[in-house]
Amino acid sequence: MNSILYIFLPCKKVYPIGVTYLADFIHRRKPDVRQRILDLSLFPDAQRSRAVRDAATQFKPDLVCFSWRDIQIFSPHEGDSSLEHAFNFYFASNPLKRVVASFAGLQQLYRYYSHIRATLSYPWLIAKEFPKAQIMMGGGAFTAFADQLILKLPEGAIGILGEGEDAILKVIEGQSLENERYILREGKTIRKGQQGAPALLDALTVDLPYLTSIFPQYREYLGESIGVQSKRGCPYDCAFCLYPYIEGKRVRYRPPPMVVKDISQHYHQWGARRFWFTDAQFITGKEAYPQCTEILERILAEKLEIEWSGYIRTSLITPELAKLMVRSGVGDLEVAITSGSQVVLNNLHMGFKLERLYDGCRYLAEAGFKGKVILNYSLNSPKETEESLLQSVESYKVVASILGEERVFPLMFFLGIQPNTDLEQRLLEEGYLSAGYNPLMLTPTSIKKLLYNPAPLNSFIAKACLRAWERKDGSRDPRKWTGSLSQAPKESGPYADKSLIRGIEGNSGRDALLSLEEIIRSRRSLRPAEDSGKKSVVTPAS
Ligand code: B12
Ligand code: SF4
Repeated sequence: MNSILYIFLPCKKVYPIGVTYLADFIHRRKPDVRQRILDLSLFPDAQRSRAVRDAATQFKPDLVCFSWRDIQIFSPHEGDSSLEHAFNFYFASNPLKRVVASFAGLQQLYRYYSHIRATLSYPWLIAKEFPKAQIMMGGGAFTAFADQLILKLPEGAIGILGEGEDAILKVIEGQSLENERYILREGKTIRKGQQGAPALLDALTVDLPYLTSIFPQYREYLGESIGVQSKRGCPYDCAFCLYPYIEGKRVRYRPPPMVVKDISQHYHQWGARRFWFTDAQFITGKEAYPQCTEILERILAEKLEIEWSGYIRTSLITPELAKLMVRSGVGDLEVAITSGSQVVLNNLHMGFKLERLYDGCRYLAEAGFKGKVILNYSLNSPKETEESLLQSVESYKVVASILGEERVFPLMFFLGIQPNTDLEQRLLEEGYLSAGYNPLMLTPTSIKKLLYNPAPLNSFIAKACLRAWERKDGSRDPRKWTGSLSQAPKESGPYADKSLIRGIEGNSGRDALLSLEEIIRSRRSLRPAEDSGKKSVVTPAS
């Protein structure tokens, strides 16, 4: 095979880092293979089929690699209006609100299904109009829902779970995929492979002039946040998380000089100033300290005046790392505290102590961190009680007292149940989910289950959230948010995802937590003897 067309399937605009790494990897090993990248997100819906057809006609690829990044449309967080509609539909006391929410919900379901249908039509277009081309598919969304999606792809399409470098190389060399995580449909039979040794990342670095030549749409990303991967794999076991399933549990590091070379090329050649470490986890443990430290030191030594962010375990930040982070340009951060109760955290196997998380925030504050922090809470996780909910409210107050209330934005991020996670397994065993359920099939009942917020705490948690979301003029913060959710101002105002950013602009998460506190306290005051003897474990922090 001599030519590869990569098609990044449409999603909300985000730098298509995965396909850029794949194309770069193939180019280093097979410089004679012609390659082209097409980003479908940059076309309006109505022009996408034509863009696929035109690219395939002009480029005549032997192999077409589809990359499917996101499917999730019903996000379990408060910035997404679908959560508000769902809560209104299930919990609002005003019947009119329920009716309005049901219409909005139907519209969203319609959009969800038409988006999936449209996305699947592109591989079918290739299969019908360019039958000689081999089709491959991979990416985060494909990995998450491979068992369901493979049934919807043309027969013969090769699906790959997780990283795709070695698998694509093998396909163009005509080698067997037996040691890769492939998935294939032959009639009604599904065949799967297991990855042997995962690839080491010691030679991975991007040749930017080459990339620029095969990705003419790169101009659309000038001024945007550019993804850089510094490691693959996460050793933790957080019950709801899919990342170790996608990337593996073994952490593989890229050498810091190569990581910083990526950054500096984008900095000097494309003028990029904002970067996102796309690692499942930037600080994966103490073993990662040398690599993280060297990356940040090199950013400083090369005088790269950037702003960067990524998923960071605040509990692992040391005073030295905090100083380096701040000096090298760390921007706004999203911290998944999840709960203020150590019991809930332990039950989810989160592997960190709240005290260490607070320490990390303290070190950042001492180092002069001036960014904002979104504090993600997954209320009503398993083992949640009224007491642990109050502890979550207190944990917000602790973090706000350390970093300053004006910097800390709690966000309600309910647990979303994803296939191939420990949480899904537990809920199947408990009978909360039924065996063989289809995670892509959304109905009012399944949405209610998958946005995990079970009885008995569900109704007053929802009430607290709805009360906060309805107050449209919370404590607005006019400053620009620069973390994961931001994009260049010309695009859509300061924020990439207008709906998502609502939680920060209105600071409605804070209102939701405080409303929750109020509701629980008033429930308790109405409940006479049973609780009065119990000792409160809540310590007022602010
Ligand atoms: C970093 C990250 C983000 C960052 C991105 C920052 C940036 N500037 O790039 C932020 C925080 C912004 C983000 C946001 C979201 N994300 Co995100 N994100 C990730 C994460 C952790 C890494 C993705 C990444 O860039 N990896 C590094 C690159 C190199 O890998 P890659 O793109 O996956 O490509 C590799 C393989 O997939 C494969 N591959 C890719 N394409 C192809 C094609 C073929 C043919 C083959 C063979 C292989 C192949 O090979 C590549 C190289 O090895 C993944 C989880 C994970 N651990 O993978 C979730 C993930 C991709 N995100 C996900 C989602 C849902 C989202 C959101 C929609 C969430 C939300 N509701 O708001 C948003 C919106 C994204 C957008 N379009 O704007 C889901 C997607 C699955 C799903 N349920 O649909 C994932 C898998 C997390 C999850 N929930 O499990 N995300
Ligand atoms: S939540 Fe973060 S730390 Fe936990 S398993 Fe997922 S990536 Fe790793």
